[in-house]
Amino acid sequence: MGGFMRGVVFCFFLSFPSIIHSQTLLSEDFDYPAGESLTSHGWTAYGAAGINPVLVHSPGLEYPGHPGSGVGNAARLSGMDEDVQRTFPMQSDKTVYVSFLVNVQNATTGTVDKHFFHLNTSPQIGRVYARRTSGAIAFGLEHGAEGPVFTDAIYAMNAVYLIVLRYDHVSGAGNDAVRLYVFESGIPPVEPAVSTLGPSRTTGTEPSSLSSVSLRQANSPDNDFIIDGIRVGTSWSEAGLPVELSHFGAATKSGAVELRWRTESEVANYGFEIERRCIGKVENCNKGNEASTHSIVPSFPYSNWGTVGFMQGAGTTSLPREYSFTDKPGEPGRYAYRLKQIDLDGTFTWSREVIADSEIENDGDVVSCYPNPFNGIVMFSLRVMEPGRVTLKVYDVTGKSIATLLDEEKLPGTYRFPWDSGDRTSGVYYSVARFGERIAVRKVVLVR
Ligand SMILES: [Ca+2]
Ligand SMILES: [Ca+2]
Repeated sequence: MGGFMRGVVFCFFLSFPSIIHSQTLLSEDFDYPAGESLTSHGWTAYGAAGINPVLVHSPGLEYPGHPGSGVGNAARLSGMDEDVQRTFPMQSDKTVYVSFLVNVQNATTGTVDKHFFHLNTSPQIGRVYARRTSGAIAFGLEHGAEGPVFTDAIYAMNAVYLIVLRYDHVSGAGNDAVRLYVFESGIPPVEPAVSTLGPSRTTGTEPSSLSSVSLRQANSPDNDFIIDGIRVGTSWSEAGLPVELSHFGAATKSGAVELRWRTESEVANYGFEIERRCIGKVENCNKGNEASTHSIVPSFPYSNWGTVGFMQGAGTTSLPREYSFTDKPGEPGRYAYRLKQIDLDGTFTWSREVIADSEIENDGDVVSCYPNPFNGIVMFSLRVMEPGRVTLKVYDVTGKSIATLLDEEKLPGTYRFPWDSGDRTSGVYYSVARFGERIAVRKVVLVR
């Protein structure tokens, strides 16, 4: 029981990696059984339905850092005929980002009408091509039907690339634009200033909105593509390129809770609302002792989430940023906190929760226990402030109730209850006293 930090009422720190993913319009990891057709999993055929259908392929593609890496299987476009599309909520007057992973097994050496991916179906726009020159691949981009532009043939066959297709949809004619990015590793936290291909405009018809992604089995028997990890969003981060929240932790001292978190990068981040809810009152038997464990979760009353503060975000940055926020809950208890990360366009995502126990000094005499640690029998002392029903139970570290020492109406006063641990094994136990709405938890340590 050594190693106390005297003078610190109670302190703990939680820290764990967490990633905030912005809301996406479509997220497709092909987590379906291998060999089944895509049309049985939310995709619709728009050309040559049922002829050489597009099938689920195993294994899925992996791309380190991509949120869909290694999740589920993939889709395979092999040969010609059936083309399939999947819809997403209709977007107009917006920039839409579509990202996906591709592994080119083989590709045609031709150029005309050989695209394998595009947006919408009538007209098809944002067409993505791959062309083989000897053993190397060139990717191509075509806005509408004006003819594609290609990269040099510098990409490998049978390698996984991250493709990001950007489409700027603007009301009015002749002003939409498409861009294509090709990455062989990593995911830039912000959109690069220069795209791999584009911006390209079309001389043909522009769509009135954007509403689907299409996998197309181009008119060449040589084409063989494995596609995976499709994301559609209205910002770089929503296309599978996340605002990364690397740490989020809480520490308490003298009744205040200090939250700390760090972002590795931010994209269009308006800021963070800090939300709190009370999940029960906690008092620690050994004030100043080591951090409490939190494995016990008796059925505490849970209150609703409320917003307790706001921290302005950095907007868009590729630099790490540290944030801290101090909250004073007002009364001792156990609280859960989470961050609501809000993008500039109003979309938001919640972080995972951290839990903090807030206590104030001189509040430890409602329940006391002696001796602690104990060997065999421990005496609990309860100070009842108001008349009412009082319960006192003992739990093991798994949260299982193992003894009820009191469950009756009590008048104000001080009461003592011994607990004989019997043949229980050495370790940590908790007493949970309930005074109406108020709950006091004590940790006791049995040492044999
Ligand atoms: Ca997958
Ligand atoms: Ca337009």
